Amino acid sequence: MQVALTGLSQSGKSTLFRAITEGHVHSDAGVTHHADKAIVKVPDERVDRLAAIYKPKKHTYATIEFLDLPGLSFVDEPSRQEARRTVAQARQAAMLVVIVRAFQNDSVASYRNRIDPARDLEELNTELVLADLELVLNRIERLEKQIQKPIKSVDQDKHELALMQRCSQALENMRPLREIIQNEEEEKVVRSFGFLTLKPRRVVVNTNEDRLSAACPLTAEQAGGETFLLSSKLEAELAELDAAEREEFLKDMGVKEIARDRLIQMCYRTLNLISFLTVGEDEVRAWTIPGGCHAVDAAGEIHSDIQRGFIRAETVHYDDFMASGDMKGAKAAGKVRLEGKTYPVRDGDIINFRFNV
Ligand SMILES: Nc1nc2c(ncn2[C@@H]2O[C@H](COP(=O)(O)OP(=O)(O)OP(=O)(O)O)[C@@H](O)[C@H]2O)c(=O)[nH]1
Ligand SMILES: [Mg+2]
Repeated sequence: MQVALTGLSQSGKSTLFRAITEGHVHSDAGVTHHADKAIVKVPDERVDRLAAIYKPKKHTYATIEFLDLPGLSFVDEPSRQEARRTVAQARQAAMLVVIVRAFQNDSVASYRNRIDPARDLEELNTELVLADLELVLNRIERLEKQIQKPIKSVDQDKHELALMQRCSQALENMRPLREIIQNEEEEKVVRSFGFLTLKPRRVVVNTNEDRLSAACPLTAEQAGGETFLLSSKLEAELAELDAAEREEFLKDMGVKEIARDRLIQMCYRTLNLISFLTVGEDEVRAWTIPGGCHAVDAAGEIHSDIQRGFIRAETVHYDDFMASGDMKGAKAAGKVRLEGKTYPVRDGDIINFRFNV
């Protein structure tokens, strides 16, 4: 699962990427038109606390991948062409994080010579809509030809054509496809196109570090949902410190918490991913599964043998485990249950699979 960082040029994407990846350096430092990606651990206090209890040889976090895309500019035709190519790289991503500039910094040229988060976001939204519209119109043209031919897929093609026509109407009215594609069946038809306005997304407003407690310059309505206010520069600096230095620094700055961890966790949730946990002396580990995943499929995440030979999932929720202090206590309190194959695993379930192969 991949999250793409995107936005207009010089909005602070790569700085945020550095913070998220804790200092990952661009493999092609200095080359601006270069996308970079990195696998990132999803911070999880539950893993930390279970590791403190079990003292395992290793502990392992869930991960997601972040992609740092070059900045987009639409100020003239050559940059527009370039931006279209860049944005195509986001089509494979499962989610977009849009970074909007609100920070003042005289040494960094501002987009269209003015710092204006609302205008920037609107321009970006329009361009994403246009990029999708281009794909939709191309597809419509092909389908219109195709349905003239006496081929087997004609009914299916007609069905797709009707859907694409609805999509093009919506896009022409500047509505994202997110608002149009309503059910899983429709989603399946359009999935392979990687429409940008269909992807879940969050807006990050990148502001100066001394303006973090000020009101966010974008309303939730303008952003199409809750925004994330942070300072990329501060986050990147914090990422370079060790835990003790970091705490000191935050206290000095009067900042409550670092945004990085919250941002990564938010992406994980937006992707509809949850974690179940396994514990033991060898390893404490968070495993990634889609929300609603059944116990037997969760088992397959660990090993296909465990899935095949599944008997029961011995399950206790992390909160109940912690309330009881340890596994013995949780068992004594009747909090450890034996669940069957179709049990929908909850985020934070600690599971020991019983299996037989
Ligand atoms: N003051 C301040 N400067 C920032 C902040 N974030 C980024 N900058 C500066 O803005 C410039 C651009 O930052 P980048 O992170 O490279 O921006 P980008 O969006 O990756 O740029 P492109 O990939 O070229 O579009 C750099 O000089 C950063 O130091 C911030 O939060 N505060
Ligand atoms: Mg960059």
